[in-house]
Amino acid sequence: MQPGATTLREIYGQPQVWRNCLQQLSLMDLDALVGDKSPAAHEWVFVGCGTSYYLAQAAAASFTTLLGVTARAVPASEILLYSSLVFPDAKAAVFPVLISRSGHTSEVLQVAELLQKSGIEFLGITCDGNELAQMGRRTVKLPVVEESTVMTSSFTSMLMALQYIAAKFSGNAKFIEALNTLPQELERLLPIYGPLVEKFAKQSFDDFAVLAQGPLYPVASEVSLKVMESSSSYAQFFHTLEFRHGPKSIISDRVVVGALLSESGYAQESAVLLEMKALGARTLAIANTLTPKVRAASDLAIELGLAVPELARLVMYLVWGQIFGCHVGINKGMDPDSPRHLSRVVTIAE
Ligand code: F1P
Repeated sequence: MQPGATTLREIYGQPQVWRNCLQQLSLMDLDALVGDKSPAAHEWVFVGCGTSYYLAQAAAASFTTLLGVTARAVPASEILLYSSLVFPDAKAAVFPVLISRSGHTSEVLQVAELLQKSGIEFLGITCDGNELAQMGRRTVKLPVVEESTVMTSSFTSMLMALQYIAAKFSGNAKFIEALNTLPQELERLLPIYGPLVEKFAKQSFDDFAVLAQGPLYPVASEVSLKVMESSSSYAQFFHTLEFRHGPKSIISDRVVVGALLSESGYAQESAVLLEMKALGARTLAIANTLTPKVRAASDLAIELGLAVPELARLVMYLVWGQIFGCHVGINKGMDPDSPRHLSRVVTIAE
């Protein structure tokens, strides 16, 4: 097998995987997931590890945007080591959502046990199922079969499912319609930008800084993790405007700056990218619509051109980071299908 062949097959296979997930969600009684609990009367706490923690952050932003509820994300380890910091008020009405591709990650299962002992109901989101699906009374197991060690379609599918659930709870049929257009939109964009990202990845660099704001920030975190996991390269993530407050000192022509530009913050966010270009950085810009000035200042410019709400575009920004990370690894002579020091699931001996 060519290095990275499995991971690339799964990245390019996402349109059909998304269709299967959306189909399953359309047949599910999602209201049963919360039983007699009213979604708006709880604080939603999303929990995960690694990629699934960044997914938890994107899910929290989605629930707040779609449902108007208070929502936050925490790594499972914080609940195990600092539960009073995470749940300061034991009487507060919280609805924990445990996210795990494998359903087998030690920290997530330990949190599930803790919640069960405390009589706190939780929702489980998983692809493989395993113990998490057996422990929870309320579990969404998605039809995603992912062999590769790094999470790609599992991330985008589980995020899409959580956005679908929030839209369902808030009666936002238009948003669900928008999600249903994404598989064909990705099929339109992959042949256009896939080869360009692959070519862009053929350069060596010392550092990769990914910038984003709002609901796109967790996506920037995941893009940088994909580059680290798939190519053992140094990659960091920052809130775009925060990059001026010190981190820009790393800028040189050996640094790639990737900006995930939102529509609502485009003017302020793109100004940072233009500044870093002027300081000598190599630049990658992803946006729904690009202005000529930003396109001209980008070594690679990706324009999504989607007619869907901003929040529904999150998964469409991530795919290019998945492809980039994989090809950087291949160009460094590595095999992204078996990343250095990584296993598909992290289990910690008791
Ligand atoms: C989470 C995770 C992945 C990471 C690696 C190990 O797993 O940390 O994010 O890429 O595969 O496992 P899970 O709890 O979502 O199965």
